Amino acid sequence: MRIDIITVLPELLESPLGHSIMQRAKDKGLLEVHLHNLRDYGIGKHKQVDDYQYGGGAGMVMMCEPLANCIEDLFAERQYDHCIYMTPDGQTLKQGMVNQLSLNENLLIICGHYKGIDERIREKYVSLEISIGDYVLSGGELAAAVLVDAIGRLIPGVLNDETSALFDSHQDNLLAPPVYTRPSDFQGMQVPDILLSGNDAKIEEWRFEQAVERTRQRRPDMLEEGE
Ligand code: 6GU
Repeated sequence: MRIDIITVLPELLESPLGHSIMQRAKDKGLLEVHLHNLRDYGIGKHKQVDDYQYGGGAGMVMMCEPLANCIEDLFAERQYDHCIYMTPDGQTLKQGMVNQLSLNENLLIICGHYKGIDERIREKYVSLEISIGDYVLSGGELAAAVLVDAIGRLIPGVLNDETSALFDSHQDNLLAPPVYTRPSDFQGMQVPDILLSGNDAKIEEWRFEQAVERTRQRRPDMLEEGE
C-alpha cells in the first residue's frame, strides 16, 4: 500500500511512522508513506498557505491554490482509492472503517491546520472525511498518524503472527481479554489456573467469556452495536 500525506508539518509525522511496526512495514516493502510539504506549494516570497477567512472571525483558513496544486500533482501520478481529509467534523474512526481502508492500494491524506481548509477543496477533491474522536487537536497530523498506524498494521504480512489482529479489542465488537506473562506468581497475585492448564479449547472459551464480560462492564454500547 502507498499512502501520500499532505501537511505543513512533515516533522510531526516522521517519528510516529518511523518506528516499530510502521517501520517494519516499510522495511518489508508492504507500506510506503510519502510526506508532501504543502509549503513547497505556497504562494509568493513567503510561500503562503493560509489566509484570513471571508466573513471575518478569528483563525486562518488553508487556501485553495497550494492544496489544489499539490493534489493535482499527485492525481497526475496515480489513481487514489480515497482522498481523505482529517477533520474534527468528519466521520468518527472505527475499527470497521480501518479494516475497509486497509484493503486499498493508494490513499491520499490531507492534514488540516488553523480553522481548516477552504470548503471548495473538500467539495472538489475529498472523498472521505475522518475524525479520530470528539475532541479537538491543533492539527490533522497526529490524527493522520493514528489512522496510518491503524491501517498499516492490518496489511497482510506486517504483523508477525498474522492471526493476532483478529483478537484485538474492537475486532468482532469485543474488547480484548486480560493477558499475563511470567512470573506466574507476582507478589502473591496468581495467573488464572486455566491459562497454565494447556487445554487450548478451555483457554479459548475462557478468553471469550472474559472478553464478553469486560465489554459488558466497560463498553455495553459495543454489545448493542454488534447485535
Ligand atoms: Cl482529524 N483533526 C483535528 N484537528 N482534531 C481532531 C481530529 C482531527 N479528530 C479528532 N480531533
